[in-house]
Amino acid sequence: MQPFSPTVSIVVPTFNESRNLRRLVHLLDRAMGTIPWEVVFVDDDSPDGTWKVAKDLARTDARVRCIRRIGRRGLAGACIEGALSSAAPYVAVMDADLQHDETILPAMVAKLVSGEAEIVIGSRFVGDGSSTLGFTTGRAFASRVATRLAAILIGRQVSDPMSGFFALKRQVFETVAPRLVPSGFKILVDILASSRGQVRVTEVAYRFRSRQEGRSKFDARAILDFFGLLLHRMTGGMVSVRFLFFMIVGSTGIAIHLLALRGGLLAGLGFDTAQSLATVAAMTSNFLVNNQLTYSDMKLSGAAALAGLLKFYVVCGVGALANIGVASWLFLSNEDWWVAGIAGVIVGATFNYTMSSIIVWRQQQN
Ligand SMILES: Nc1nc2c(ncn2[C@@H]2O[C@H](COP(=O)(O)OP(=O)(O)OP(=O)(O)O)[C@@H](O)[C@H]2O)c(=O)[nH]1
Ligand SMILES: [Mg+2]
Repeated sequence: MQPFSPTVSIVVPTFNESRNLRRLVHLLDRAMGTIPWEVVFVDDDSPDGTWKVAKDLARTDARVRCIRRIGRRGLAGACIEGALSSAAPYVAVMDADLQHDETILPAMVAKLVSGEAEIVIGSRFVGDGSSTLGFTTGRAFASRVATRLAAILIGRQVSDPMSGFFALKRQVFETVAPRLVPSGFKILVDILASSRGQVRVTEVAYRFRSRQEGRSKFDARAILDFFGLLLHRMTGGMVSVRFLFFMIVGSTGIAIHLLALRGGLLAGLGFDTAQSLATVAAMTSNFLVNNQLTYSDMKLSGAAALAGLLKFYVVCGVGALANIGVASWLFLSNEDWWVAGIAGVIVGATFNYTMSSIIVWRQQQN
């Protein structure tokens, strides 16, 4: 017998989808016909034990694989890792929630194999595709706006660039992989933007089903991520999504600082004491919000969060010294007060961001 070698790897990111996996593998088995396939579940250590279900399935079915990622979150990152873990000449990405119609997969793969396209998108909005089943009115409207914005970014008319259901040639994926933003929720937009104009894209219509089991993970954070991704791409990769979030959080810290200072003064504290307490309050709030938002994919909890908070105080302390040092030096060199002030803030904030990424949340920046 020939050793097993799949033509297509179907990458399925999962978070709390334990009740959908068995049915999904069954549906794939029915849909794929004679095409050799494998499914790679990439689970971010779901509390409901999704990875256990996947590994149980894998024990009796060589076509099922599972990567259990610990201490990390993120849909796009999961898809990237899943696709990189395999060598099949074609890669498909789909959700685990059974909203994507697996019966169009063979048609998608056929278009790749024949060379008609290098990326095939499962679309809810072309031909017989339907978006009415799975979407509320609000989501449908938001989806339309996001689709327009994405079209500008990717520089071509694609009816459903926000789709989580697509297939592409491995070669295309491996070329763009180093440029992709792993913290996002909409990886197809990023792939299309990164391969702008260089690949042939086509779409296959399908009927979007509604979710039966488990909950949607699409939330405000996913929308923020999307805008971060747009900005990152529109600035030619100069503005990193994380840096942007870090700066926004930093600005909210100024408001917290002033509120706490005012509160301290009203409570009768001396200025120095109130200012010191306000500084600690702002740093603490910045840490907590950054941990939830900017670094949500590597969130610290428990003792690690406490250690992170202490390190964050130290980083911000040194950042403040760098800020004051640069500003004072520029001011003494006869720069305008505001130029010196802004330069100090930029140096301090950049220092805080860089050092926090290395020391506090300890991962590569992206
Ligand atoms: N590994 C991993 N998978 C995720 C994460 N967030 C979502 N997913 C999976 O990604 C797929 C898409 O998530 P959904 O919650 O269905 O999001 P959506 O399809 O955009 O939104 P709905 O239409 O409301 O379902 C599902 O299979 C999720 O389990 C994550 O942080 N890590
Ligand atoms: Mg879904």
